[in-house]
Amino acid sequence: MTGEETRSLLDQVEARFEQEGNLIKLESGRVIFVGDTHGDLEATRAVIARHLNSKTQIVFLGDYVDRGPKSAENLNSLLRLKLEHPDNLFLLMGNHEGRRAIAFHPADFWEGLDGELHARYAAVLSRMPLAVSTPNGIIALHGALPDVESLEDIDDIEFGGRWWQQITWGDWQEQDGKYLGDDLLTGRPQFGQGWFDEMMSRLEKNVLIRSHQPNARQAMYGRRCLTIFTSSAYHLPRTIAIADLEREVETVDDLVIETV
Ligand SMILES: [Mn+2]
Repeated sequence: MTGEETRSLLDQVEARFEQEGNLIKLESGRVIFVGDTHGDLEATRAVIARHLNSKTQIVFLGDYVDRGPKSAENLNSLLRLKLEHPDNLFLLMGNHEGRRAIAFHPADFWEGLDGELHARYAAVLSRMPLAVSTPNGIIALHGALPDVESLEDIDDIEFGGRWWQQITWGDWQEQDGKYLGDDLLTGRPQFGQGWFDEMMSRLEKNVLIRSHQPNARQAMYGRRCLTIFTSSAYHLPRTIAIADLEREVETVDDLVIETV
């Protein structure tokens, strides 16, 4: 893509994200949840080829760039697909899209951009939505749950603020307790089962679907917290989760987990 084409794509997709708000409510049909792709264009293509159709909604859980070999291609192809299929494809924000709030390293995609494009990508990606809610018991987001009072508060979350940081940077630990402090090495906020149980009951949800934390067990907290990855950047099978919104989801066992 030329610089001109990239700027035009970013302008169009910025307008699209502005219309969506932070919280996407999906109402019916089938939903495919895709974990971090991190520059794995092949994983994105495989999911799209298999699942993009008028009856299905695909939710990507963030972290499109850095680590893998094809960051720009992966991100730009997802942004183009968003414009072509606005009601069937949703791109949530991960911490790697929150570059305007918190710089991090390594970040090969960001560090390879010139100043102007860096600023433009950072501004547009800062408008990505933060969470997906379904009527059958699912909330999906990149990392951990924010301590908002209700689901509707998610729409008021400010980019770069504490709630934003909980969603995009938060990790879960298999421990009792609520907020466990920030990790000393990475600075990521750490949360325990007490936090999970309290926030899920405030939000009136049964299952959280998220990504972000490669060392997390796939199903935690009574099989109500699912962590999936869809990138060859990790030595893990590339997994997606499929939900039928017509059926109540009580635990991870009510979802279909597939590899791509
Ligand atoms: Mn992440």
